[in-house]
Amino acid sequence: MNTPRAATPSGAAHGQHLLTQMLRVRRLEEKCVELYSAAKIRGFLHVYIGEEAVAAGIMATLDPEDAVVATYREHGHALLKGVSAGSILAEMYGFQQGCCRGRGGSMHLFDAATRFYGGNAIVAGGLPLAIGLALADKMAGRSRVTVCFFGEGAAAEGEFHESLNLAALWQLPVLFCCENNLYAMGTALSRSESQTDLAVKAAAYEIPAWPVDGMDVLAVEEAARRAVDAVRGGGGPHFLELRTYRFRAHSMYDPERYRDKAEVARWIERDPIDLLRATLEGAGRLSEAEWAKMQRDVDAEVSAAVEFAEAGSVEPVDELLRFVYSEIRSP
Ligand SMILES: Cc1ncc(C[n+]2csc(CCOP(=O)(O)OP(=O)(O)O)c2C)c(N)n1
Ligand SMILES: [Mg+2]
Repeated sequence: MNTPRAATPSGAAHGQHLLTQMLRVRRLEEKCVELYSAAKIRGFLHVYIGEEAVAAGIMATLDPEDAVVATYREHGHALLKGVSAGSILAEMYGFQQGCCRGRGGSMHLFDAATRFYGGNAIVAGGLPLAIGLALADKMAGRSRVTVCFFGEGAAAEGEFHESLNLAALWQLPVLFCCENNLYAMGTALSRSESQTDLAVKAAAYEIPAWPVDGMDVLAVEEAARRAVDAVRGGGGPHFLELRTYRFRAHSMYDPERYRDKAEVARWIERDPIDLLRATLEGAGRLSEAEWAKMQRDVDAEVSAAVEFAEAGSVEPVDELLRFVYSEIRSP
């Protein structure tokens, strides 16, 4: 990597901002689990608990005009891209006040206004969308970046390879962010891939790639800033392998028989929220009162979102055919 290192903002306010962002995702996800158990949310639900440093560190480096594409484990990405917690929860309730009028649900959050393009339930399905968005920006001469999040399970899919190849061939402004949490449902990476070093796969397509400690939000942000600046500066696609771990099961249906409790416990010792909190406290950048207020504010945001979703309603039946075809008519 020859890209110059861009300075990562430092100081108490920035550190507290990152901590707040991770806490917002954590508390929203915990609430989702609770609401799922109460049958308020139905269908599939995949939570991001444990992986928050990845989305928080990367989003901190983006401009509002940049695009984000994610997977079905995307509630946190949507929230941090600017979709409100209320419209996310209402969407999961299946209500018309949700960001997709309740038609998408947990796995299909989507919001063009904040340039959040899913919510994609098909493994690796987001990668071709991301390079399409990036291709459009390149053709229109816009200085925007598209960030594509996906799990390491995507590396086994053809779309992963097709997308990396075209992104490199056409030098598209896209940042591939592989959230390597070691498992694709119950399958460990080493049981499905001959080459488990994902940065090596990207390098095979001539894409600059490097691994990052995905539990350390400051490391994620620094790496992301370097990569995003390079992409925005015309350096073509870049690839980050974020080494992370999900603390909970794959989805609410997963009995989790494929991994050792001791392994889970070892990763939880490096909880990204605890790590940053300890760093900030150790540096005198977070007082007890500030931490207490941060928690109160986040809890209030989540409570307001639940209230908003609870007050929602299902779309009237006679509206269900709307948006099947475009409503834009030629004059
Ligand atoms: C093309 C395709 N095959 C299979 C599935 C079923 N499936 C859903 S999630 C998943 C595992 C994906 O794991 P990974 O990409 O590592 O993401 P993670 O869930 O770990 O975030 C699979 C196989 C799917 N959704 N799409
Ligand atoms: Mg995975």
